Order: sequence, then structure tokens, then C-alpha cells
Amino acid sequence: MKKLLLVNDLSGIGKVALAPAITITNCLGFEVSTLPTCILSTHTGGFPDIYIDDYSKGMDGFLAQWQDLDLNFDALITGYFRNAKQIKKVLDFKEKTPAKNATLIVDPVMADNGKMYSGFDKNYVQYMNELCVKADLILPNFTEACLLTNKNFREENADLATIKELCLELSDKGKRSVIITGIKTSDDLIIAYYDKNIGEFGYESCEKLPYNFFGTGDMFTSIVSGKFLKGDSIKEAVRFANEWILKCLTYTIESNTDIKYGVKFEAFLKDLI
Ligand code: PXL
Repeated sequence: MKKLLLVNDLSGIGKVALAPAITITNCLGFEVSTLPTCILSTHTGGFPDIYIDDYSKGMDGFLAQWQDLDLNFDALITGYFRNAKQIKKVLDFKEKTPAKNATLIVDPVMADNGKMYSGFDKNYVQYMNELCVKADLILPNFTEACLLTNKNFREENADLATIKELCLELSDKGKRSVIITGIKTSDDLIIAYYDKNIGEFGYESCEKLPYNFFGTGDMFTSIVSGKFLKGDSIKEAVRFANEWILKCLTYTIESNTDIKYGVKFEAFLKDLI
């Protein structure tokens, strides 16, 4: 069984980041460890009075102890960091024995819809770029893909040639696989990818739903990463993730609950085992 280290935030309520990632990767058959970057009472999408604990000091403590333990991670999957210093901690850890041979998968969470998330700046993009350079698979959205390549493209005008160019540039001459998620073109929602193992560019259409769910990106990264680590092609991994998430979202809508409390994926976990 492969050993994964998930680096992401932990939100008590709302089923984002580490919460679905642990469950999903467990169900896919991985042994899972966690390095929390930030601990929040809820996610930041619509709850009042959120308690937020930047977990940087905790990360130092975790990583210091881990150096002397008998650990040998097969893969690291990173998501949200609170600041650039946390990225540096993981970059340093990647050079150390417990993670030296690990496959690195990066979801470069920092922006969406043409805008950087609050608290991040150009300096942050540079650190994220450094992490992406070391990765075997990266999963930026369109805005993040543009930031990482220093492009000024507009998502709604993006044609397939532009998207392919972005994928290929991010792959750094085929050295890494790339998945650009949730691209909102003028008439479609697509996921585009470059699969380094077979040198193939491709894309998949996704269903556009009229709701703003939280945590679907984290669910997508977890499933695709798990399938990638098991040797599936990116195309197979993306198709499977898309179908499974759509089932979960449809059920969530039908159950008529407040969407901000999270996607109701639990009943479908058996499909992942
Ligand atoms: O990936 C979604 C997510 C993760 N972590 C935190 C969030 C959100 C979405 O709002 O607020 C803290």
C-alpha cells in the first residue's frame, strides 16, 4: 500500500481540503498521513465569525519530529498554504529522507476567476512556481495556469490552441503531467490535460451546474492523484473523477440541504474502494 502525505488546510465544518482528501484517498487504497497548514472552524465560503489558526509553528514541530521517524512517503499531495514560508518548509522537507523519493503532486491553490486569493502576492506565485517545477503532476485552474506562466489570457476567450499551449508550457517539455481544471470558455466548461507518460494532450467537457459547491476541487485532486499514482492515464483518471463527483453533486442538490455544509459524498465512497 502506498504511503501518502497530504498537505492542506483542515476546516472543521464544510468538507473541504483535508477532510474529503483523507477519506477519498483512504478509500482508493492509500495509507494517509497529514500535515495541516491552517486550521479553521469552517471554510471561508459564507460562514460568519470564522476561527482561523495559521498552523506554521505546528508544521515546524511536525516536520522536526518526522525527520527521526521511520517514514518513507511514496507521494506528497499539496493544496492550500497560508503563506510562502509554508511552501518553503515543504520544499525543504522534500529533500529530506522521509520524502526524498516521493512523487510530488501540486494543486497550486492561489487564485480563481482572474484574481489572486486574499493574502497572496507575486512573491507567493514565485514560491508556488518553485514547488510546481519539482512536481510530477500539477492541477492549476485557468487563472493559476496563467499566473504560473506569466500570461494575461482571458478565460472566456481562451480557445483550444491557447489552452494546449498553456498545458505544454506547464509540462516543461513533457517532464510533468498537467491538468488545467474547470476552464470556463464562452460556451463550455472543460478540463484540459497533458499526460507525460504517453505524451498526449486532451480535454474533457464537464457538466455545468448552477450552484457554487465547496471542496469539489479538493475531491477532484484526491481522486485524480490516487488514480495517477496507481498508474491510470490522466484521461481515465479525469473521466472517473468527473463522473463520480457529478453523482455526488446531483445527490447533494436532490437532498435539498444548504450547499455550504458540503458535498454529500459519503454514500458514494463504496464506488472508490
Ligand atoms: O478548496 C476549498 C477550500 C479549502 N479551504 C478553505 C476554503 C475553501 C473554499 O472556500 O475556504 C479554507
